[in-house]
Amino acid sequence: MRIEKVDVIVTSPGRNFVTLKLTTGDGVVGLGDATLNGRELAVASYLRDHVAALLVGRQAHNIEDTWQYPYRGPYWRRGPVTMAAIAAVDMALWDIKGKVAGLPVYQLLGGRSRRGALAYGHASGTTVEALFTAIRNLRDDGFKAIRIQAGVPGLARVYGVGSDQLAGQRYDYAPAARTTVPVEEDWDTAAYLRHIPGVFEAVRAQFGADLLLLHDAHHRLTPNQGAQLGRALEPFDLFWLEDCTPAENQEALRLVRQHTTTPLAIGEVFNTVWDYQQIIREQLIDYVRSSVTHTGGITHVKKLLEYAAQYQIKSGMHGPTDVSPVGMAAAMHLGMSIHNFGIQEYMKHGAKTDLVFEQSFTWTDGLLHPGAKPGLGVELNVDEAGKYPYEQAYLPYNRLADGTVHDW
Ligand code: CS2
Ligand code: MG
Repeated sequence: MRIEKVDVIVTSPGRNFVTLKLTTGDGVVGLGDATLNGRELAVASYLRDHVAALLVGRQAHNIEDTWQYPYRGPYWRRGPVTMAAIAAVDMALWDIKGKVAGLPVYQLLGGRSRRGALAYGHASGTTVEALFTAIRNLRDDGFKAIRIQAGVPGLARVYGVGSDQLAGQRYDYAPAARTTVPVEEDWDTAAYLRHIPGVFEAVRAQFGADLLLLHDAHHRLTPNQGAQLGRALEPFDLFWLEDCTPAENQEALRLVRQHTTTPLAIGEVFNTVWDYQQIIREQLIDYVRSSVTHTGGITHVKKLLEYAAQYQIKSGMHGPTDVSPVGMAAAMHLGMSIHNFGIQEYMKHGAKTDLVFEQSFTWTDGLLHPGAKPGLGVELNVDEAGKYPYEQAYLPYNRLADGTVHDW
């Protein structure tokens, strides 16, 4: 069964998505997510200009070989663009194999290891009242785990904090601004560190001990500041503190780890197992944040998580709305099947996105389930996708009060 046709579809139903569509000679279609927020066209070009010709005529069943070929062959390895492109090829091939076998992909990965995948949602607010409303909305929707982000006094806007939900409206945070150059925001680490522990104290006092609470520091702290924050949050029993330091310096986590028992999650900007070598081997983290979409697909993330499992480190796959429903489905199939599943991030997509991508996964009682459809269980409505051409959009950049560019 050979791959006959390769299509790369860029669509923007509220935000940009890149989807790879492989069609075999006998008409089986496989989908892969290649969305890289703010660099979507780079991945689309990589796939169209450098990968598509390698795929036409290849055996669609040979997933491992078709992973190794674009990874080892072209001399240049790793990096977000390359690994997102390879991820999409890998997902599409698993989708095809599942459809041909008549089985959902998680069955091909070893079958079900749990009833469903525990997922966390995003709550935020510029005031405690607004934050509490956002938390109540998520709890009403079944979430048992919630990421808490809060506005910081003195800062006009804080990344990860959406418009307040006082009227009970849907969480509508779209961090990527549709502008030709990124918007700049102010950042003040000292003000943030002073404010956040009080926010968690208020949330625990209001919502009790059972709710699982998470927090994302978006790589903005030094190791010492990360250690301070982890320690300050210990009384509030976090599920995890995410991305406390810039991710490329793996050794930084040693210092954080020496000073706090708050569980640590890292890796949404990593793209291979090599980025985790030291932090897994030295047990410097508790959760691996890599998404299937940005880390070489199901094949590579499965290997990464099996390595992590030897060190009692669990999955915590990245699942913001810039991972498409195809990428989310792939994460769910993998999460259902592995033993060391931890939690899945889950931000619901908007109505337009749901029309472009017909999904079969379900959300019940705080758990995600990929569904029983053969393959990944997501179909692309090409006509609907065509209504939404690409729109340039970027995440904000940060500057300190004196104008210095600051980390993510
Ligand atoms: C965030 C994301 O979901 C998260 O944990 O860090 O919103 C992230 O900033 C975006 O996915 C970047 O594209
Ligand atoms: Mg994050």
